[in-house]
Amino acid sequence: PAVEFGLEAPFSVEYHDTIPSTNSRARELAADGESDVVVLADEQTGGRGRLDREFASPSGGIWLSILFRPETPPAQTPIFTLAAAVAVTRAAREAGVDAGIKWPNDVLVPAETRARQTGPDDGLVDGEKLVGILTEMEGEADRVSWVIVGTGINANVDTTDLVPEATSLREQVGDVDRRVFTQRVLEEFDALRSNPDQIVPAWRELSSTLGQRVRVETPGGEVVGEAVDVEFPGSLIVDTDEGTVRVTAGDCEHLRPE
Ligand code: BT5
Repeated sequence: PAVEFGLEAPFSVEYHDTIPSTNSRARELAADGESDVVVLADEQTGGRGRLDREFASPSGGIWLSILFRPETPPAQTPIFTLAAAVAVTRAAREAGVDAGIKWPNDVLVPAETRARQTGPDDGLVDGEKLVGILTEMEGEADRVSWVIVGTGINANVDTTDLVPEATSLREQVGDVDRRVFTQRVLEEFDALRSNPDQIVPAWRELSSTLGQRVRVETPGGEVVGEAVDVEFPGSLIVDTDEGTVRVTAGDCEHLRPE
């Protein structure tokens, strides 16, 4: 399949016209002992987001999962979500898209408000979602067995086939050569995974979250304040009225300044 798809990547590539989920397929390959494999599909019929949310994946997108076995301890796995976000954002900017990373796992294109999508102005200034990332991992206390970084890029698709708050490369800059775009993403990701120290600095440069007022739904409750930094392996640092809070996981929204 690698030859068919014409990708020269440091991964072997398994391509599917249609598949339920490239992440689910990558999990099967992980169970078979594979590594450094990319599963790629034109269409997914059961694309997954975090917390079992659905991810719309019509034909024409770039739905891909990277399976690898890093040396890092399990607690550092979030760094690979940041790496994928950096890789895709760089490729999107090279294609002329005004893309920025929203902590922890989305790539967005700015929009004045989301009023267009949600009806009355809801005070959110998140922008429109171009990319979502779902990282899965298996490991024991100090050893990762495998990591799968699933990346859904709304490439050559109509936004009417997505969800209301989404955008696509087609909408932003017109259709792209998916082979070239995917190759850029994989090259960038490969360079970053072997230089983890470069990931956070690169992420800071490309982020649209830092400097914003945010509301983060965390497992431990809601955190509201100014997002001031990101720290290895992916925590968001928020200045709140009660002091500085470090958030390791959650859903983040950008709020209009007070
Ligand atoms: C994500 O979850 O954004 C992670 C999405 C990962 C998808 C890739 S595609 C290849 C691989 N195989 C899979 O099965 N998954 C991965 P989360 O942050 O939970 O956001 C999910 C939310 O995004 C949904 O509840 C919708 O609101 C919205 N959404 C759904 N489809 C979308 C799309 N195509 N574009 C933008 N937003 C979308």
